[in-house]
Amino acid sequence: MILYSYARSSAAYRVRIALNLKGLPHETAPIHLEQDAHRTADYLAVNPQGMVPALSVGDDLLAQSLAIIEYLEETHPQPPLLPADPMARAQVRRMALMVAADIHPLQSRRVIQWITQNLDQAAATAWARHWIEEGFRALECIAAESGRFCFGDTPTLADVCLVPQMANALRFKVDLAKYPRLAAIASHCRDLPAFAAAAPERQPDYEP
Ligand SMILES: N[C@@H](CCC(=O)N[C@@H](CS)C(=O)NCC(=O)O)C(=O)O
Repeated sequence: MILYSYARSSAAYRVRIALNLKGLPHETAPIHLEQDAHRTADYLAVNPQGMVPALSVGDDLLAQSLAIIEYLEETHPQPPLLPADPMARAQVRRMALMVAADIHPLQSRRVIQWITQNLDQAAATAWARHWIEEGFRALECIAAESGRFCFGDTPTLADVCLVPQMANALRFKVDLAKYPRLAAIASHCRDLPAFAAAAPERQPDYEP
């Protein structure tokens, strides 16, 4: 498998964590977003959406981080990233989607870039911070109190989405003291090897 990735991309970070948790060997093809590598004809032939992540599996190409992770879950069920019980699965997906569908798209790189270019930098930062805080406020209410994982006793899709979103929150200087459960869960997860190895600063294309 080849993962088209960018060190700072939180959506790619999700897939890196999932690949690591499942112990799946893969190559990484860095796509430098700051150099517009995602807009080249070569990359648009890979993913017409011009986004990372994308995962090439044999002759097939997958994109959209949650679709990729669900594919990995179905083809490599161990260790599971979704609980067996249907209600528990739905609760985990609920938390994952709160991040992937309701927070991240509003503060994604292209949105922030557009606001910065068409309005101003301060407005872009305030916008990103607002939507992260709004989403984290709700997620803090439903994440488990244990301080270990968002749900249950093992990492799930919810943690796979939370940890990269926490990295974005730090980048936008969100006050994480307001979200003690989320901060504790992210800190616990970041100490696990699969999460640690997926961190932006551990990627070959990382630039401080
Ligand atoms: N919903 C997509 C979001 C992917 C996404 O937003 N990727 C960003 C990086 S995190 C990207 O490639 N942005 C391209 C750009 O900024 O133009 C997913 O989950 O894979």
